[in-house]
Amino acid sequence: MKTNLSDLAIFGGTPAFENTLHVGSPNIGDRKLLMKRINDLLDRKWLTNDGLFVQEFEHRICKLLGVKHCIATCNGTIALEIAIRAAGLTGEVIIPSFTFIATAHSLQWQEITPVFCDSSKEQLTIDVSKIEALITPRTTGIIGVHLWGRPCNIDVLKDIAEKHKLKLLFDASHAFSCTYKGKMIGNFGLAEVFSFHATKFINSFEGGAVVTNNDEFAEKIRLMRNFGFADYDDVIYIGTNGKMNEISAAMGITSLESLDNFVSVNKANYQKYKKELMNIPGIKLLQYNNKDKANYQFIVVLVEEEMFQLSRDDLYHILKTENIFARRYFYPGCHKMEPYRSYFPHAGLLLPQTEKLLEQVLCLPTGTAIHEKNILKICKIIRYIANNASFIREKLSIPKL
Ligand code: T4K
Repeated sequence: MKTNLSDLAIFGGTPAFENTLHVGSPNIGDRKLLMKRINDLLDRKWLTNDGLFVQEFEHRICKLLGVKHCIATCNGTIALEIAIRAAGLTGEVIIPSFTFIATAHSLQWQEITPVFCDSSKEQLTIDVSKIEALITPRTTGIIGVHLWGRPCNIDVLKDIAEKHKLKLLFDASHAFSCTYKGKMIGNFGLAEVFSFHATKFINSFEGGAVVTNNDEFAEKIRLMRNFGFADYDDVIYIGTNGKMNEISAAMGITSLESLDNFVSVNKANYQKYKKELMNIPGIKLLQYNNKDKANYQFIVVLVEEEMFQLSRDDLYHILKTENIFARRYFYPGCHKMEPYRSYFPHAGLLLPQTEKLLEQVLCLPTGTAIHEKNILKICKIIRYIANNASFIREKLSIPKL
């Protein structure tokens, strides 16, 4: 884009951050209850190390998901790292490249090679038909990612893992309170991992959790979260400091109490976007399967340049001039970021669908901070851009398609 984009401000947004509509604005539950809990923990003078709020948070998650064990952590990345180490993964582990960089880094951090698999065109999650070709004698596991809250093909992943004697874990960072064939996410594979980062619809400022139905595995994770201490003076594993603190747990519990409200706001936002974006050529809103429960925490559109007449990146930049800060998750792709792009410079050749998604996906603002009028504005601008695409191309000196 050569022309100054500000020339193109269509509805003339103001640049102040507080007026920006952005992806990831946190949901805040009942403030009064949160403050009460913070006062309680201060009075108790128990701030971290498996405190009462952490235990309550874990208990509530077990109950909600119908899972035996929940071990809350300081964030989702550490939860992944602990689960990977406790599962004994080594050598190579197969993951989709189309995921947040934390999935790959949590392996590489432990000198395990992430082997990138392509994603499916329909589901956007790991393409199960391409996994077996990536298995080598060094492969020890697969990590499926339930992207945007839509579960990956769990049944097929389970079959492949069993057939090749691989450990199966899930990065369920986006899929809290979602279901797969009627069963809550959290109950699949050896373990599943959640993120409760501020930008997730259920948040504990920073936070995460490993959930599992395997007693032995749960016990190992619990110890590894606390340096590997089995008793006051006895360490039996290499552990880390992965503990969730009490103030985070207080926020987590408060957040959980508003879960139904957050999901219904997200769903209403999704439906509003669906209605307002309907019939815009080249804009495809990600669909959810009605049979499963979704949390609708991301509004994901795919921009098809040939039909929209502008690229996803053009749309992203133009929206920015209107103070709408959409996100190009997970551009440019794990395999195109360091150290992976140096290790596997030609990885993209095996990831044709991923490469396409990386050029097409755009996440739009949602959550409790986004109101109907905001969605109407965003969609009105997108429709205007679509209706005036050739004029905009010309004005921005974008070569003809
Ligand atoms: N696996 C998957 C599949 C994941 O998506 C993630 C995290 C993980 C694993 C690892 O879990 P954690 O270790 O993070 O628990 C954000 C989040 O930081 C990250 O948690 C999330 N996925 C990822 C998809 O999004 P960035 O780099 O986009 O963050 P940032 O700082 O640009 O914030 C995003 C937007 O949110 C901005 O527009 C501003 C807004 N925001 C952010 C914060 C922190 C707020 O309005 N208020 C806030 O307090 O990664």
